[in-house]
Amino acid sequence: DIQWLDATAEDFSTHLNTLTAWEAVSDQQVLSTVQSIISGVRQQGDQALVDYTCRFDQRNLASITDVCLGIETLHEARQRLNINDEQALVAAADRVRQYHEKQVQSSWQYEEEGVLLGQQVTPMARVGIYVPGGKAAYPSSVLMNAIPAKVAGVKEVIMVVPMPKGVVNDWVLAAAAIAGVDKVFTIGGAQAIAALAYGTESVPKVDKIVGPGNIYVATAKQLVFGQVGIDMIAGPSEILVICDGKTDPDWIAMDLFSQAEHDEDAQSILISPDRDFLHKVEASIKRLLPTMERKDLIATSLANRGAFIWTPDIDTAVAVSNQIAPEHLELSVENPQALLPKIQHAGAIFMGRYTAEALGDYCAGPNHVLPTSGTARFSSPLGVYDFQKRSSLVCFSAESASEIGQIASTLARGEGLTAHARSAEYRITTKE
Ligand code: HSO
Ligand code: ZN
Repeated sequence: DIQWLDATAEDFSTHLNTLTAWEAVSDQQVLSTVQSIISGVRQQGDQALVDYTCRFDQRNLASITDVCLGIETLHEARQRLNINDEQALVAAADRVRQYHEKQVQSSWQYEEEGVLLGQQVTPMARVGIYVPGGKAAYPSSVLMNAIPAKVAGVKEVIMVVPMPKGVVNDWVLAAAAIAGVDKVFTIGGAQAIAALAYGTESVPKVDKIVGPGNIYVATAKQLVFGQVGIDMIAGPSEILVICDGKTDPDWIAMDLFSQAEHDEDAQSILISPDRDFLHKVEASIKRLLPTMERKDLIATSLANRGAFIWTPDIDTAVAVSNQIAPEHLELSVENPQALLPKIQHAGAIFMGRYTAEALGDYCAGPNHVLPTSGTARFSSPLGVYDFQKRSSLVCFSAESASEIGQIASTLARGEGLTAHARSAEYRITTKE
């Protein structure tokens, strides 16, 4: 059963902390396995990839070429999809692309008294996208990771996706084709991360690796960080709904289910100042749960980490939500705009009764890769920004070099760095 909390209770904050506590533990066992896989790939390259992939993914590979898929293979998968499915992917991709085009940062320069300063924005050259295999192989995540990279101007987007027993996932390959992925390797796990980070004879070394994965993948990403850039390590999916009590309880129940069905550790929380409404949603849950395909999974995550929180008013509901800093926040209220200025921390905010979070997962436009486990306090959705970088620009005229050089010279001598000082001083001209 789902747990009930009362925000006015004395021990509320203790309960809230226990409810939201989450830590991805990679134990010593996982760490040493991953370390040995990474050094295997660094030493043996392609051969290690073939060996690990045969072993872990139960495949029968003659050579590395068996795991390289070119653009043609992706397009064949796309053609195997039925037309309606394919069109839905294209429509989602178009909306996601349009939204992300707004995020492109441009270069700027300004000039002041003979000094030109600025910032030049450039894309990363090559990016790797990890796509999990099995149940969590989401084509929507392929779009969400690859499209911002392409919009940023990344030339080469390389996707890795394990293919256990050699079973092809047409949805995932079709999404890759539509998103503009350039190359796919059907490898996964720590070995795929190592290959992308260090490169092998066949897998090109990338500049950044993004995308979710299991604990081996997450650990490998942490270990190669520094060698390459990585995105945040995603925790389980979360939804927090604030409802004034006037939305159809079935809708809210289903919204809670929608993230609960991701995995056993997913978190679904409903906050309302209307106690009767909470009871109604509870009744909806009881009635609807048996009709769900993933009923066991949903029941487990609701019992594990789900909660109903009663607050005396909507403002307290917002305060509790700010404390949680949820990945997804639904404002199922009459006037969501009025609440917006009070929301301090949330990965994505879904406004109004009609805006199901599921729309955001697939096709609204914004990214569905969002900060989880309270990290919305300091981080943001994945975006074009994550694939762009900035170079500072500096240009002095003879006169300005002479003038500003004095400051550099003085500070350099203060630091005892005389080469710095003299380098600046060469450019100083004394006027008569
Ligand atoms: N809700 C997930 C994304 C997703 N949902 C993919 C369905 N497919 C991110 O938190
Ligand atoms: Zn989802």
